[in-house]
Amino acid sequence: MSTATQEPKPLSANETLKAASNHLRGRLAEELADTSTGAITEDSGQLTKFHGLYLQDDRDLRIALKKAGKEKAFSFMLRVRLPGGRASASQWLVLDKLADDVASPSLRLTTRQTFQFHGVLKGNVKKLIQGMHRALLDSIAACGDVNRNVMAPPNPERSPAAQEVFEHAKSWSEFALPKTRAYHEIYLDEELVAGGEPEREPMYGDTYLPRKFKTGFVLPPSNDVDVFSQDLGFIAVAEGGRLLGYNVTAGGGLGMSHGNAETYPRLADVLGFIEPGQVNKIGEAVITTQRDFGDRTNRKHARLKYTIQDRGVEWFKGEVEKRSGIKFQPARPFAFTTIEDPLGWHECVDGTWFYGLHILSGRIVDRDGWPMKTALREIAQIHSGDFRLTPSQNLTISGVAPGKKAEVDAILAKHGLHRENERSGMRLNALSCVALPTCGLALAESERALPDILEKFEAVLDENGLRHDAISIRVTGCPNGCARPYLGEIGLVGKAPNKYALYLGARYDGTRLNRLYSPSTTVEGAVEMLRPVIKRYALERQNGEGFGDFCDRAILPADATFHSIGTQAAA
Ligand code: SRM
Ligand code: SF4
Repeated sequence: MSTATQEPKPLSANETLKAASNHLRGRLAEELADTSTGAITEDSGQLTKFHGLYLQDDRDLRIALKKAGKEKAFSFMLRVRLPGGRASASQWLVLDKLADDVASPSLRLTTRQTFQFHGVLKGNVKKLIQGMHRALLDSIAACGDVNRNVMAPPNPERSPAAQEVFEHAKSWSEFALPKTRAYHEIYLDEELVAGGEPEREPMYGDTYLPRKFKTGFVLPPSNDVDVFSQDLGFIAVAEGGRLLGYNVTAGGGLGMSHGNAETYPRLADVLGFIEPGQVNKIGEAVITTQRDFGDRTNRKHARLKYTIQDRGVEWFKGEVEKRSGIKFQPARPFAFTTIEDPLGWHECVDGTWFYGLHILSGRIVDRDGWPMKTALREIAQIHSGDFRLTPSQNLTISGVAPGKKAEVDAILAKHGLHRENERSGMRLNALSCVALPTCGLALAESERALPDILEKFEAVLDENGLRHDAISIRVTGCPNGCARPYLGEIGLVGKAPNKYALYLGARYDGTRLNRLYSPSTTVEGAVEMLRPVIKRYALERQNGEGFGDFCDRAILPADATFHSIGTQAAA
């Protein structure tokens, strides 16, 4: 028996960096002011994430610039903090103009209900943040090792319970914001108060969380936010339109690395039921438990899902109860049936209407014959309500008075965009991550390849009379999982240029992960592999059986696993 005591593993480099950063300031102010380069240092790049900013470069230009001996085409991506995905019409106009003036000029709706700007040059970063600030918007904690943009059903006016859910999501988002004034000082020129109280982060501590942290609120029957993929989830329980409380979930997360079985997607466990007024206390206890027990030595093992997987859900639940002083009640029954965004016109309980508009990959830009950015600007100019970003990268034009509906319809029709919601069932249920050319981690195309992927599949669906069947397909350029591909009935996960791992068999409602069907194939190969599967689905499916359920029952071998450890939903 060895008597040697085990040396503690060294902390990951990010931990040292955070600790020495003076609450996320580092040398950012100096580096952002340095005009000799379009970049900032690697260390500063880790800190800007906490302020919603990522340093990127245009990967399409890398080789040519290298040959010419020039610096990479650096620019920043900025992600807005937008709990529940809500922006007023006047905020929309500000963001639209900022995209033109200081960014790429597109606006990108993300899978977590917010906006991203791409192509922001270093000299424009402050202009962008100051412009957003004037419109009461910020990008604090949109990225980084903190609680990020909180997701919630986008149109709470559909029921009084949904309205309460939205308010809780917003309140939790505010509660869990870091307290440092670094953002205000660096980008908004706020003066440092000399001799003031030393800055404290009461919930996060000086080194924040070991890794990113995500929260989603959901109101069954729609699991639009994919609640089981969130670190922390609140499943609303309502009766007769009244909110009774929440079933709390913890330990979801999707990122993994190809060929590393110690990383895996995991669906969250249900911890139990709480009263509506207990949300922030429970959330804080979940965060501080992860703060104190999450793995700070290995960032690939640092998400809450691994803390719970390693220590057990009962241990975790006990720790949260101890810290919050709240005992979980037994989970209440709940059932999800869909994830779909309601498209088209819908009336709300307050007498207003919203129009759900499908936007492929959430990319708002003007293209020949598809002037989406212009059309939405014109709508914002006449709109007295607001816009809601959905978890499926779509948009709703909300709070429309009945008398204004025709005006919205007319603007969409004038630009030829009135039939966007009449696309194939697969297209309306497609998600893709950004990937190339901006994402530094992309191994394959995703957003840019999606139209072609869909056309190829649509031809097969047409052959089998399935054009209008809702089949979810989710594509990413790498295994990090940004379009939640492991919850797609079809998941294509990039490995190399035109090489994807193909996953099948998730439940449409987001309560079961898919499983590996082919470790590596091209887009064309995936379509050919699925041609007979789609045909069999058309001929053999049981009444009401979704494509994912059919694949799970009839196509995937019984022993097909996600990975050696992948867990399934507890619900
Ligand atoms: Fe993501 C990293 C884009 C949702 C898991 N994600 C990135 C970065 C920032 C690349 C980087 O680190 O350099 C991507 C920027 C690309 C670009 O050029 O814009 C990026 N992620 C996105 C967005 C924009 C995808 C989209 O097309 O909508 C989504 C922005 C969400 C938001 O508004 O906050 C986005 N990312 C997600 C999701 C889905 C979700 O949260 O619902 C996931 C999977 C869920 C999860 O977190 O487990 C996700 N992104 C990751 C990971 C893997 C994390 C992990 O635990 O392993 C990374 C890489 C990392 O953190 O190291 C990553
Ligand atoms: Fe980039 Fe990968 Fe996320 Fe796609 S899934 S945006 S390629 S990190």
